[in-house]
Amino acid sequence: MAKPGTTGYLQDFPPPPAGAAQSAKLMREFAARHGAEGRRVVLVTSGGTKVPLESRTVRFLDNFSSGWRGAASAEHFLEAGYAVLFLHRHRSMSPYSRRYATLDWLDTLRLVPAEDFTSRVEAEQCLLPGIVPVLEQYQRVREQGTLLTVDFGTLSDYLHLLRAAAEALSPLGSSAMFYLAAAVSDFYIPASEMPEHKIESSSGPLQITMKMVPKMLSPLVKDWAPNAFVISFKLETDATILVPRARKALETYRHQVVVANVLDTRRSSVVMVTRDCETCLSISEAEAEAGVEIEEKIVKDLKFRHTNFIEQQ
Ligand code: PAZ
Repeated sequence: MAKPGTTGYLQDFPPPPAGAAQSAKLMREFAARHGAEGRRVVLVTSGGTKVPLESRTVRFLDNFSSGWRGAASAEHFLEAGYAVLFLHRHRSMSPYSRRYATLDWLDTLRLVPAEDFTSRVEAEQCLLPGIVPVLEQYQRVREQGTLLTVDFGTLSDYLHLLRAAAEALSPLGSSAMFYLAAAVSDFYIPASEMPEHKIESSSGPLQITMKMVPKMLSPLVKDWAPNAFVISFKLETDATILVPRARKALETYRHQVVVANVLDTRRSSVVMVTRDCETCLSISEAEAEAGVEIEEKIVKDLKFRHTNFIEQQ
């Protein structure tokens, strides 16, 4: 359980979203079941957070994150034997279906006349590249119950659910991993300062002051799940400040790894930054053509580091 005082981090935010208590229960049961079966459990956070400008929200700030990194990583963690708690932005990419996210489903289906003069629906397999192995993996994961998905919309929902997820995974100690790939807003408007109704455009240009979002990595590492293996992500657009910023985050929060990436090259290269080293992982053109994903390399690297971490406890 969280230590007294850590609830203060969320006091400026609206209350937990509807269904949060049920999600917390599902997450606790999921973690306990897989922990009892000796499986490692990873929390993968994914996608961007929505920051409302009004409490009856018409307008909000958002960011670029598609959730591809989180969804692809979740698949690779499942293949590597982890149970995955996938905390993701509503309608962002999901494991397995991400590959077909840009398809219009109606174009992939056709009607086939049936003997009783009705129609059956069949899929045009050629429009769904790789669907057989993808469906096999998806169905295996469903049968094994190794993937639990929970979604969030706003920054506030994300923060409440992150805390609940951390408390669910904490009893697993060092066999729990946190893989925090979501692009979480750094700024927000406190609930007490937010206008209730739609901001009037007739009042002229809009000026807003936003507060800094408290860094949840701090209570997560210190109080919520102090024995877990924790990985945060650092995104920059200027490659020259990437590794120094990642190092600063490691020094501040004292967690295990920062995966550092630059916006434009994030699909082909990342730097794994730890207290004593930096390891570049990249995908060559030939690998990209063969369908190798950078997330496969990230997960392989982290599984190895996680094993060492568990052994050192
Ligand atoms: O979601 P996506 O695949 O489009 O992008 C992934 C990412 C860049 C959001 C992720 O790799 C990341 O760096 N997340 C943390 C961002 C940050 O708050 O610094």
